[in-house]
Amino acid sequence: MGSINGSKNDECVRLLGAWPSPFVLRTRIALNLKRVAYEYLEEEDTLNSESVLNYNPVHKQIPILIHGNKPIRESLNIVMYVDETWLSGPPILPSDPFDRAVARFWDVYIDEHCFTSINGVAVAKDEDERKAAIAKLGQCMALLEETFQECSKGRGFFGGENIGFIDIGFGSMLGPLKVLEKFTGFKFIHPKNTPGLFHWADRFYAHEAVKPVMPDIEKLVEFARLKTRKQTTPSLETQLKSIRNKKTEMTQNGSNGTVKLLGTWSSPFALRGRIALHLKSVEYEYIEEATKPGRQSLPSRHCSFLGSLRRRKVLLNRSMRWLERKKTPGGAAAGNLMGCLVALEEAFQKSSKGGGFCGGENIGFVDIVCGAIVGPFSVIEVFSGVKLLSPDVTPGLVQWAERFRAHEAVKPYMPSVAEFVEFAKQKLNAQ
Ligand SMILES: N[C@@H](CCC(=O)N[C@@H](CS)C(=O)NCC(=O)O)C(=O)O
Repeated sequence: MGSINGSKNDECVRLLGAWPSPFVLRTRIALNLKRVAYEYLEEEDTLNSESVLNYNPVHKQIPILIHGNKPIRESLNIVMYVDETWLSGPPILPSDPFDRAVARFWDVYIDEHCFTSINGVAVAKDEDERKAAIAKLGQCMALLEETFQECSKGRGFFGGENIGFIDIGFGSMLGPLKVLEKFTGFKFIHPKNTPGLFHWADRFYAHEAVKPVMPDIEKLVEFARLKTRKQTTPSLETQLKSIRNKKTEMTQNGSNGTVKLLGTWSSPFALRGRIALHLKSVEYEYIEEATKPGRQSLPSRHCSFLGSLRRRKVLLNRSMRWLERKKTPGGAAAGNLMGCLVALEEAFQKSSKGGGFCGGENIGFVDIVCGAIVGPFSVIEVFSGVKLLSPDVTPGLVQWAERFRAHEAVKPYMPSVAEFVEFAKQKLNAQ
């Protein structure tokens, strides 16, 4: 920001900060209000920064204001220092000692209660803790609404006509509050519950000392997302270590550690995986992708059989006509649907050798592969009005399909015909 440097001295001013930090924001607003020219130094890795360690060895935190070679630490302390050092621009703290004490009181309250509650929501271990932190934050807002009415006395800011100490202290919290609103869906500053704060926030954002330094909310949201992911995702080194340990476990006891299956309830391909895992008594976490936020509730990737439903109807009618003409279905029919089924019937008779499944007494590889299309086939039957598996043409497959559906490794995961039909209807309507 261009400056009229009204300091007592002309020593250079530097600020060590980081763009997402609300505490750094406070100091930048104060410097802008006083029109102080300063060099802003972005510290990307506060924890490992030599300058931060050097200038703030006690807390190892930013912001740090370096005036000449004197470091000033702690955001509120820096704001007071800026106010006392540069007389250019409007005063930030009131001149009356009682009013000054009131302003300081509220900024301490904001740090000790409001910021702590925001943090409390972010780090809550369970729903109860989260609710308690949200409730606490709601109380903070109600109290600050009252304070705003008292301090502003009908003017635009806590500080009166212009931005003051409480405005800076609380205004720096607006970014984190907005991020929290996005994450929780809860509105902390609301036109009905906190009308004073609601309009004050608009004025604060629009102020010329604030606007150029206020971080973009979308950027803050993305930053918070990455930060939470980093906190919950183990480092690459830890992950590699755990993979190595799992390999050791595998050679020791044959188990291969945690198993997760990502699928959609309607996917015949996910169904294959679930049946196989069940047959092998593998414990696993099933993650339903269709119900995840940001995903389509009607997945199309895994359900190409539905995408081509109309084409299949045409194919099916052609097959039926072919079947009528030939009366003697056989291998030559491969390549069309009915021909496939007839070929499968033959294969089933051969491989089951009188057992209930293609694999013999129990479900095997071919059963799993073919069984996955039993659901989609029933949809085509309903839509086309044609029986694909009929006791006349494919008697072995008709009974096999019934046994397959009823098998304990299939039943819990196979959607009902009605569910499939409903899904297909929605899918076709959406096309
Ligand atoms: N009370 C301090 C808080 C400063 C603070 O928490 N700074 C954070 C950035 S938002 C920081 O430097 N964190 C690095 C760390 O704690 O390791 C102030 O008001 O200046």
